[in-house]
Amino acid sequence: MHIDAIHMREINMPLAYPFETSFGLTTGRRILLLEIEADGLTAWGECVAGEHPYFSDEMIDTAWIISETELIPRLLETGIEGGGGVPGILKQVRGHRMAKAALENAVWDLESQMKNISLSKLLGGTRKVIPCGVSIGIQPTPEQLMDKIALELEAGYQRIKLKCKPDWDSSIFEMVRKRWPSILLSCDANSVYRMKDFDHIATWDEFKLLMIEQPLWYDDFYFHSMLQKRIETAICLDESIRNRRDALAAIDMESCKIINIKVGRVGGFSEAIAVHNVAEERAIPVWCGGMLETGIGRAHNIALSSLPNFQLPGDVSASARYWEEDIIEPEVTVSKKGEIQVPTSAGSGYKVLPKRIEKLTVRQQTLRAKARVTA
Ligand code: OSB
Ligand code: MG
Repeated sequence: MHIDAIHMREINMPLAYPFETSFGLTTGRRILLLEIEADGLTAWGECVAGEHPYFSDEMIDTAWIISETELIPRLLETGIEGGGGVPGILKQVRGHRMAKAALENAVWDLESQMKNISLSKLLGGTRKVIPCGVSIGIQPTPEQLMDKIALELEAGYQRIKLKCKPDWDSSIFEMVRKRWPSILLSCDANSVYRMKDFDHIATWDEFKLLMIEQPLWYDDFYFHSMLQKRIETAICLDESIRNRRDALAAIDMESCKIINIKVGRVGGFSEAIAVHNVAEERAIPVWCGGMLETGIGRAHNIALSSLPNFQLPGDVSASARYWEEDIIEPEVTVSKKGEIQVPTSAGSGYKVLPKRIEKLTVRQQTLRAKARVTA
């Protein structure tokens, strides 16, 4: 493939519903999008870094500068066959995995278009539909949370994940379990608890949660492994898993029994597939996490979720849960059975809407390859 140009854009999009976690409240998103032009085709990538470095140490402004000055120039200077070649080209740059993923994923998307196959197939996907859950933020009142859960269950979602924190945990789980004794229920603490909370967390076993996501420090394996030995409920790691080696370490130390794979957090599809595979070899189920993506990142999550070891419902849900209007067509929808159909057409299977993106754009920058030498 020959890449002619890469366009960087920042778009600003208000969320249809505010989203609150233990690390803060999000009402709108500033999102870095990349658009690759190559051989008459166009492919997009979305960077999942947030506005602030609260989930990880990346944020949109660091992703922008590193993409512009380090990542994109390397890709434009180097000949490349497909998405799998991108990590090698970018490896001199340490960290910045969310920025790298946006670029690598766009190249995979491009490659699937060039080969005229679906992105799911190119990644090794086997599922025709993917099971979907929802992640529900901390609400102003418990009553509002109960109403929201009722709506999502009505819509068909197969698993409810509750964001939690010290004053929004046991009493909430108890209330939910009273009304819905047998739904698949999990919680996500986003690293808010400490060792002094071990006894408290141990009392949650009675709620029969499917898993407790990232209860402790965002960069920890050791103390999660101590906690996992104290409780019956499975721990699922999100923030801590940066790559395949982390997944191996976490599994061997028994820091978790389930892994959340976010393609941005691990640096792109290549590493996401490697984490998927290593977990599969050790019989550890994985599921696909979400980062409040637009349709571009969401379509990529759907393709990834079609790999065989994505056994549990993910956080990949309908466009309408996030946006008044998404930037792809058709929007992502979820069936009454709580499933998303995996597209089979070439590329991601969704059409990106450049006019709508144009209206949302607040800054842009184009980097071009040196002119091709012709004989
Ligand atoms: O920890 O999974 C998380 C959103 C932003 C940052 C971190 C997380 C989340 C979610 C939302 O849980 C998942 C989604 O619906 O996209
Ligand atoms: Mg999480």
